[in-house]
Amino acid sequence: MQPVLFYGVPQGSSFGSIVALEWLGQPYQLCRIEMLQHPWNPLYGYINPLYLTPALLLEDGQTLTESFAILMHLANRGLDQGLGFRQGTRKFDRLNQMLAYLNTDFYAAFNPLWTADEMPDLEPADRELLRTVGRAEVAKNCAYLDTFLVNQEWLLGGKTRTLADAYLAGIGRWVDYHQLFDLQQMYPNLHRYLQKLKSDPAVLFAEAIENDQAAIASSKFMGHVTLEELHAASRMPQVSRLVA
Ligand SMILES: N[C@@H](CCC(=O)N[C@@H](CS)C(=O)NCC(=O)O)C(=O)O
Repeated sequence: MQPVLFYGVPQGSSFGSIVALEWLGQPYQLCRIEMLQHPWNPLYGYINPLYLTPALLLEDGQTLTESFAILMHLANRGLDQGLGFRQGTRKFDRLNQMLAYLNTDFYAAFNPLWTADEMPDLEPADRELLRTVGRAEVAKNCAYLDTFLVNQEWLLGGKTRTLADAYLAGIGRWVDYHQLFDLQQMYPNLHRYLQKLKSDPAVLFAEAIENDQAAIASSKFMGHVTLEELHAASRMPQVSRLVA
């Protein structure tokens, strides 16, 4: 039995966890959640009572939610590949710090933009205000990230990629998605880095998966599974923490 990652489309932050699983190269399955189709399948409530993606169903039947926790869990499985580091080391602290930053400040910078996107009835002036606030927040954080990437190939500066890079491959693409500014001109180091990530086979795979297209995966991707199949196989967590 292999772990199952529940990923959300479109434009899910779970994209980074798919990239992480591909880089890790250990057997896994995927379960697709169409985030815009409401209401979600109630079976997902057994996986994450908050009805948010990503979530990771582990071999022992327990689930892990929150990108940060999932990525740190996978990082620990990828110590030999340098995807993560042993707790108690300086490198562990730096990965922890970077993932925490990406998952809080950087992620939150996009919130006004998602609100503008998801409320079709907004007055034009309100939409513009949200976009102005979001653009300023994202720009501030892109400037910060850009400083890490001057003469550096990867976010943490080592010779090999870490799971912070996997996560940023997913949420960094939101800058282009929201058409905020000319990334290449304003933050050339971040732009170069995101361009390089775009041609990574795992990133191409995650993109194809999101778009429901044929995808070339590592040999460790064991295919998709549905919530119904997991339920029938008694792989749903035993204890329900469903929110009423
Ligand atoms: N703190 C959570 C946030 C998860 C989250 O907000 N996921 C979004 C997709 S990026 C989601 O599932 N949204 C579904 C919805 O709001 O209906 C994490 O980082 O994993």
